[in-house]
Amino acid sequence: MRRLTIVAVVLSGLFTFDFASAQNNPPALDAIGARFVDEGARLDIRVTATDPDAGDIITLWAELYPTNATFADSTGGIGGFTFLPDYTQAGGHQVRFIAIDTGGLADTELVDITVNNIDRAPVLSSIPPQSVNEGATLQVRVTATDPDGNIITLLARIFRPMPHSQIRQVESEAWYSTPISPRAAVTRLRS
Ligand SMILES: [Ca+2]
Ligand SMILES: [Ca+2]
Ligand SMILES: [Ca+2]
Repeated sequence: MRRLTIVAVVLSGLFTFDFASAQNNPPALDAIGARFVDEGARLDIRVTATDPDAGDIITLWAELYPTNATFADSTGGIGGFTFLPDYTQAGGHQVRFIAIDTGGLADTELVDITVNNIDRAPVLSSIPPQSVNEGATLQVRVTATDPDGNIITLLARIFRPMPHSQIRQVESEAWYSTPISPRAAVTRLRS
C-alpha cells in the first residue's frame, strides 16, 4: 500500500513541500527453475509469491505458454500452471511467470520447459488366417502405421516350417508410412 501526503505551508510567500511517503516494495516470486516432462505426460507447477507490504494484493499470471498449457491465479499469491504436451510438442518451451502488486511493481521468472520425445510403437493391421493349395502361391498384404510417422520396417519370419514343404520368404519390402496414408509391404510365401 502506498501513501503519499503533501503538506503545503505558506510562509512569507515561500512554499515548502513536505513528502511523507511509505515506499512500495516489489513482490517476490518464489524460484521455479527449469522443468522437464515427457510427451503425453502432465507437468504441474505451483507458483507462489509474497509481498513485503501488508495489504498489498498480488496478481499472478503467465505469458508465452504453449498449446495445451493453462494457468490459473488462485489469488493470495498462489497460482497453478498445467501443461499436457501432446506427441508433437517435443523440444524446448519457455513460460514467463509474473507477480504484480497493487502498486504495479512486479517480479518475473522465465522458465525453460523441456518436453522429451516419446516413441510410440507401430501398429500392424490385423491379418486373418490364410490358406493356400499345394503348389500354389500365397500372397499376404501386410500394412502397418506408426503414430509418430516413423519409418516402418516390415519383416516376416517362419516359425514352424511344415514337413514336406519348403516355405520361405521370397520378398519383403519396407515403405515409409504415415498415419494418414499407410502403404503396404507384400510378403510372398511359396510352398
Ligand atoms: Ca508491494
Ligand atoms: Ca513426438
Ligand atoms: Ca514410433
